[in-house]
Amino acid sequence: MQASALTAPPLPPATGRPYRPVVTLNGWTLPFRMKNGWKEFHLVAEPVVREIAPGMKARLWGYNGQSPGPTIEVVEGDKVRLFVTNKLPEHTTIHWHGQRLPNGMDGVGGLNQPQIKPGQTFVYEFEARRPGTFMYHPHADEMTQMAMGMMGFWVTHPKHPKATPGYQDCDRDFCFLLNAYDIEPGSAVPKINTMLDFNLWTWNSRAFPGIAPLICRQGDRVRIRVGNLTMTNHPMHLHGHEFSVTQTDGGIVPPQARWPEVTTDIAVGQMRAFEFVASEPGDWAFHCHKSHHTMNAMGHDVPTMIGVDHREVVSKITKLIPDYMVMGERGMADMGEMEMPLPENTLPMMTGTGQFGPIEMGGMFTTLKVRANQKRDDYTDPGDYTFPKNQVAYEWTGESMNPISAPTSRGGVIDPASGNVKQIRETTLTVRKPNGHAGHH
Ligand SMILES: [Cu+2]
Repeated sequence: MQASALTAPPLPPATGRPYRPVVTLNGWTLPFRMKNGWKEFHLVAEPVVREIAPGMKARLWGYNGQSPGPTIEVVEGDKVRLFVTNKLPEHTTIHWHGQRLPNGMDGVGGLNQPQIKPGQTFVYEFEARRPGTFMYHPHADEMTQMAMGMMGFWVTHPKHPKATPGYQDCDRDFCFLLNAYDIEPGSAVPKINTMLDFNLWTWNSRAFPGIAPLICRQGDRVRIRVGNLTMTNHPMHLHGHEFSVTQTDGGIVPPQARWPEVTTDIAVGQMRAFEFVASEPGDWAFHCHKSHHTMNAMGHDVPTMIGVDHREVVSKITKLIPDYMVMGERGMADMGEMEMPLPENTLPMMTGTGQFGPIEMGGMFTTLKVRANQKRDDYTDPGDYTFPKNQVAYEWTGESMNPISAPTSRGGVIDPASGNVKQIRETTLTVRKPNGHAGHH
């Protein structure tokens, strides 16, 4: 059982074949025992309370005290036996997503097995036939159970790493699942019927600033494994480095078929592992590039106020609503700084603070911290990056560089073809309002 939502240290195997264990962001690896040549695990499906980020807890369903469940790590060729106990109020099963296994172990309720009723324990037995990156999740009342947070990660390490074509050992091997919830501010249970308009975009059921940073030593070879169990794709973008996808959900990508990139899209149901050398020191952003996915709970029905001067109207509104705030007419960045009173148990839309101020991010965002003086296998957070002198973008204080005021003060813009100042006329948009009821029947 695990009570903490923090990242547990990697769990090296006490018996069996050695491997470099993975680090599950804000998660943990399930210990196993060996019994007559079988590697045995025990998963308990049950209601859990998960801290999404400090200040917000969700009532989810998960495994062994947490959502997602613990990561399962085995070695290619291992005979694996998984006990699954159901402590949920309804039946469940577990599907071992991506594995080669006997059909009766695939976990599709009704199709491959009877569902596991509340109180029952079922056993799954199969050989971990191929190395790679996998997931597990229920295949029984799937929409409900996945929307409630039931899922987990699975890594099968290669038996002979050096003899496995295209496989390279890494110094750090991180993994996490992409998931999403729709939890109304002030409540704690996800709305399970939401299909697309989620308000919490999470990694391992955590939202920034609750997501742990990826701590690396400069020069480390790093692997990041990601599985997507949301309802949409997520273009994962890493700053400051190029990476290659080295594994898909189907196995290892042959080296000659890889290409360098800085963003890779992960579709629903897919797993990807990508690798790079963490050569550039700093605090690098690592996030989903859909900008709504790096926000926390927000309303999507809010009108755009950019360019609207509502100073006049605000005095009238405050007569009715004394706490009313003028927002959004210069953009939304004010939200990052503002300490607005929030309903209980929710997260500010834009949050996180860096050494220069508000980061204005939430959801699927964290940092890759690369440090020259980080010790091998040390995952302790080194704190904020110390920037070398003269290597931070700075304010220009020389002669005026305002590109708008100079030409418009002469009443026009510079024509790039002739270099002459061209007069422009401001265009007025005229709105034609309907008059009369002609044409209505
Ligand atoms: Cu996304």
